[in-house]
Amino acid sequence: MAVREINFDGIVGPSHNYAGLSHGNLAATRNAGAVSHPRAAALQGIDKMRANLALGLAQGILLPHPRPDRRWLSALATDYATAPAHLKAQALSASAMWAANAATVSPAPDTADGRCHLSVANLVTMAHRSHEWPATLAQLRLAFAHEGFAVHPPVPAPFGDEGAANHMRLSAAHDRPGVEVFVYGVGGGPFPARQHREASAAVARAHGLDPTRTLFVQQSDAAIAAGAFHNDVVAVANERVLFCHEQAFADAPGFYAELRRLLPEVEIVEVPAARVPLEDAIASYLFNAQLVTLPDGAQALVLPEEARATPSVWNWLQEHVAGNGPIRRLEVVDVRESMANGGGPACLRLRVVADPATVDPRFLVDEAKLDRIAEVIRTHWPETIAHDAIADPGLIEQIEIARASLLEALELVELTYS
Ligand code: SUG
Repeated sequence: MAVREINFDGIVGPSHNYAGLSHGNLAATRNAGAVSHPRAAALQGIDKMRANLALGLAQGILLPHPRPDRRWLSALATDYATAPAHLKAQALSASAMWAANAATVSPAPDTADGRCHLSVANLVTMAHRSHEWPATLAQLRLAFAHEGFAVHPPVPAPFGDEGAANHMRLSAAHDRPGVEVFVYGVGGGPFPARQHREASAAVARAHGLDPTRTLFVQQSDAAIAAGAFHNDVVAVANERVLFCHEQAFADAPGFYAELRRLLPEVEIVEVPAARVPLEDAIASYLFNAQLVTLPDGAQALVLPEEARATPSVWNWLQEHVAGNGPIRRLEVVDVRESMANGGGPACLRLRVVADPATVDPRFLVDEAKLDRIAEVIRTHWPETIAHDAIADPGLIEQIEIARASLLEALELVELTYS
């Protein structure tokens, strides 16, 4: 079985807008009320996937959810036309695009039954994200119906789980047993800690992970307070490399020591605060990069434009690549529309290590399929959404037709109502 990394990117939905819904996500709060560009946003996402394909990586997709979420509104005993403004915005959010929050994934080499396990995240901390899980579960059950996978429903409330954004896997190689690291929050000052340790522990049990190779690591309060609402804003891992900020973890030396004991070949690339202040790391999304292994075995970082535009960050990266560090190549992508809501390149993808031949091919893409998706986006996605427009029935109709057209083009109409 040819196990490899497959990135499933969330296609940016036609309702993408800036409603300022995520307290503690500084970019989203700053851009609340701004005019969004759903068509450009979705095409930026397509171009990012093309860049990944060009690097020789396997690429998959996850689909936009039904928005507005009429089922959720109905459970709240209202409907879109009469719901108050805050419920409208929460029901319409395209936040499922950030696929790193869809689920936590434990590849087959790490689990007791030798299957790849996926647990859908409950996202209970933020109202607009708390109703994503049923549609995510439906898609994952379809995409990973093969017997080599086990797809689990979410951990029950009140234990907040935000999926792969707070999970890292380190291993000598993708197909070797790994060390799985669950990062949880406790404090965070004015902002909520969105990943609860209890939820992570439940996911680890459900996946049948070896407790001696599973670490639960506390995120630093300073990171949450500075706007790192998920661990993947301050750290990323790939195979034997951990790339992180000095202030990412509450007890970094203790964590690193455990990691070195369990995986002696680990390479920890820690960026000192003296070179890149936490604020620069968060504003530029340096660590919300995709750290990927290229076909020749070297590692590359797929970074947002904002990282290149931040001098402290770009200087550090140039030095690292010129030196002997494990990151050999930098690939810059433009995902500005997503970034303005606090979602960088790594937020937009769910990483699954598995054999692509075992995945439902409707969820895998090549250049030709991306061309077809881009055509649907160019034809149907709204060009802009101004904040007031979310009350306009004409816009809502366009959003629903746009998604239906995409499902049809991808032969996934069975997802219409889920
Ligand atoms: O959950 N933004 C998302 C961004 C998620 C980023 N994901 C990762 N770091 N993996 C969030 O905060 C903003 C939506 C709005 O305000 O309209 C939002 O949901």
